[in-house]
Amino acid sequence: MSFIQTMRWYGPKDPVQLSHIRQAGATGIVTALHHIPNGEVWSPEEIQKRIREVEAAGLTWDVVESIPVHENIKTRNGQFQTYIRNYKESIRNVGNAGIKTICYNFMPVLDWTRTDLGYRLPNGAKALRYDKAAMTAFDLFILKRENSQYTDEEIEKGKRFFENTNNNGRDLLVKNIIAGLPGAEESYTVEDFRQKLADYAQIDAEGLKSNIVEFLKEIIPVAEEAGVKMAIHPDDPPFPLFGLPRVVSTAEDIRHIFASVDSPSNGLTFCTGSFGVLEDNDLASMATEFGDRIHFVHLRSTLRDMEGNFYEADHLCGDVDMYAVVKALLEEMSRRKKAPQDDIHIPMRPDHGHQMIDDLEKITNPGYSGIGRLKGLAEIRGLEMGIKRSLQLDI
Ligand code: CS2
Ligand code: MN
Repeated sequence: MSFIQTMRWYGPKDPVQLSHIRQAGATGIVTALHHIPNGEVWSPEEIQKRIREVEAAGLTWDVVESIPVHENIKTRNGQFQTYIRNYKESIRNVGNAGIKTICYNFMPVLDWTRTDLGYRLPNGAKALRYDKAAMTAFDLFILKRENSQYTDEEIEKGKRFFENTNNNGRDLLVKNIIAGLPGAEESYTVEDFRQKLADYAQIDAEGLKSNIVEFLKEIIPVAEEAGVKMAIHPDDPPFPLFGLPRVVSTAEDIRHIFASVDSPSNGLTFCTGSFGVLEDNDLASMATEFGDRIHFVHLRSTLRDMEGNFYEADHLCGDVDMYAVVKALLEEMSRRKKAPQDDIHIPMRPDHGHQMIDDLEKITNPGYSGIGRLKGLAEIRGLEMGIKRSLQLDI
């Protein structure tokens, strides 16, 4: 087998139908019970209901993405013990239902973040984009965060961006940054956001790292018992925002997380688009180093510029050497194969996709339109076959 070809589905309200996902070539689904509030238990009944929906379309529910980690767990205050207890119960219920991979992330307050959700490409398609000056403008002139650390040049660029953006553009920027992107599970007003930032006033990178470790020490034994592999998703983008620490961005961060609870159930969602934004992240080497702890793979690419901006590129273009990454992952699966009958595979999804062709006329979840992800999946499947054949990998 090798990669289990999956796509993400946001549930019955997703504009992309399960039948279209199946026609795109996926056999598996990545989904979550987005209707259950953060922190509450995922009941066996709700899990089985979603399994029935997915299986009725001839697909399998292979990965949970995500059981969201409540903010109280990240800051270890408020009802965090209750939420950790509920998280454990949800892991048990998911494992008992036969789903053995759970993706989650530990990004403070904001999940994945972009400033522009409709960046027009030369070919007419639209992509997601992160603009540093736009983020600075929001931080300094809309959020008006105190003690922000910007250089004079960054302030000048942020000021220029703000002055050249009309009120509609400023409102859209606020919505893009804090209203929550798909899967983010949280959305804020500017005032809410200020309050949330204040919750982290006493939590620096070391504090957040410690909170991740304390959380993992509690949930990993439960995951082991339930036969579940936890797969932490890296920060997107992989660097601190608004003074908030982000500690799941680099190879060193992952080494620390793995060493803190040395269990196969304490694993990684290897997301090339998130890690790939940092030039120092050597993705193929990371895929090889973390190999046996990689339980889920997101493949997409981004293209950086010299200003600290990036946008989502085509899956086989941009800064990510997709050939080297897929080759490293296939070689990892080959290493896992100990006997001819071993059926080795890792679930993979094309992470995001451009909004293109008919999808340009539709309302789609940012990054999660059907045709752009179909294109990405097709390109990755072709790359996978080419590498397997040329290396004569028997997986
Ligand atoms: C994507 C996100 O950021 C990414 O690389 O995988 O869309 C991800 O799904 C979110 O972080 C929510 O899990
Ligand atoms: Mn991802």
